[in-house]
Amino acid sequence: MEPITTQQVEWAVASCPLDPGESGDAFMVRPLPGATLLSVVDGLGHGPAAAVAARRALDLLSAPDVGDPVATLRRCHEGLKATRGVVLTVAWVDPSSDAMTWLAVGNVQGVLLHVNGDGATTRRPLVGSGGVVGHLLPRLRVTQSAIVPGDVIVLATDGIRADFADHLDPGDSLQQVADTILAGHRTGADDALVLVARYQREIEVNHRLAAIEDRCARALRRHLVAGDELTLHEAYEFGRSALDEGVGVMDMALILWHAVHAQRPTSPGIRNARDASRRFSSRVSRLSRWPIEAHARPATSPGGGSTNAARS
Ligand SMILES: [Mn+2]
Repeated sequence: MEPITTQQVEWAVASCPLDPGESGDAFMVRPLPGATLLSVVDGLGHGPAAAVAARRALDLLSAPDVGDPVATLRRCHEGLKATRGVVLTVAWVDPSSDAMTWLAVGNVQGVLLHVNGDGATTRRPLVGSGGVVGHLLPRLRVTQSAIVPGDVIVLATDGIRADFADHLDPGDSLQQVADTILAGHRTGADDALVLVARYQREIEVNHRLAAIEDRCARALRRHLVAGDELTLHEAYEFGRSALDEGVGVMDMALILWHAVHAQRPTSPGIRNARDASRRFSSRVSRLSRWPIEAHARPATSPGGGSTNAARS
C-alpha cells in the first residue's frame, strides 16, 4: 500500500504584521516524496520590501529539487542577492528514518518538544549559524535530530520573544499552541509569525488499518448476506493479504471485532453485534477458514493445519 506522505505532519500557524498590510515573515509546509519540508522565513526589516524577499525565498523553496539541504540553501542565497535577504530555518521531516534534518541561518527561533515516558516535556533548541541568506552565507551546518510521533516542532520569527517555549504543552491543539504563543510573546517591534507542527507518522499506520478494517467489514457483510463459500473464501483471501502486509494478529483480532460491530443494522437479519458474531462464528466453525487461521497455514492448504500458532 502506498504510504500517505501528505500527512506526516499536522500543523498550524499564527502571524501578525507590525504595520497593517504585508508581513515580511512567511512560512511553508510542503509535502515532498518521502518527507515534509517545513520552513519559516523572515525578510530583513519588516513591511513590503521584507515581504518581497520572503516571497522570493518561498519561490526558491518551491523548486522541484529541494532534497539536499546545502544545495537548497546555496540556491536560495544566489536567488536572494537582489533582495534585502532573509533569515530562515528549513527542516525536512523524514518518517522513513524518524529523523528531522534541519538547517538554520540567522535568528529564526526553533524548538523541538518531546514528551518523555514520565510525562515531562523536553525542549531542544534548534540553533543555527548567524548570517543572512542573500548577503552573508555562513558555513552551512546540517543537523539531524531524532524524532518520534507526537514530537512538536515550533519555528518563530524574532517578532516573538525567546521565552515562547517555556510553558508550552505539546499535547494541546496546535492552533491553540500557535495562538497562545503569538498572543503571549509578541514583541510588538517587528512582524511576528509562529509555525507549530506535530510529527505524526502513525497516521499512515492508522489510515492503513482503517482501510483494512473497511475492507474486512465489507467482506463480512457480503458473507453474512450471501452465506456461501465463495464470499467466505473472499474474506479468507483478504485476511491473508492483510497479514502479508504486516498487520499483526492482535490488530487482525481488533479489525474483526470492529467489523462485527459495524454490521448492525446493514445486514438483513442482523439486529446487533451478537447476532452478527453468532452467525459468523457458526459459519466459520463449519468452514474453518477465517484469516487468523490462514496465518498459521501454508498458502496451498487452507483447509488443514493447526490454529494454535496464531492464537498463542
Ligand atoms: Mn524579524
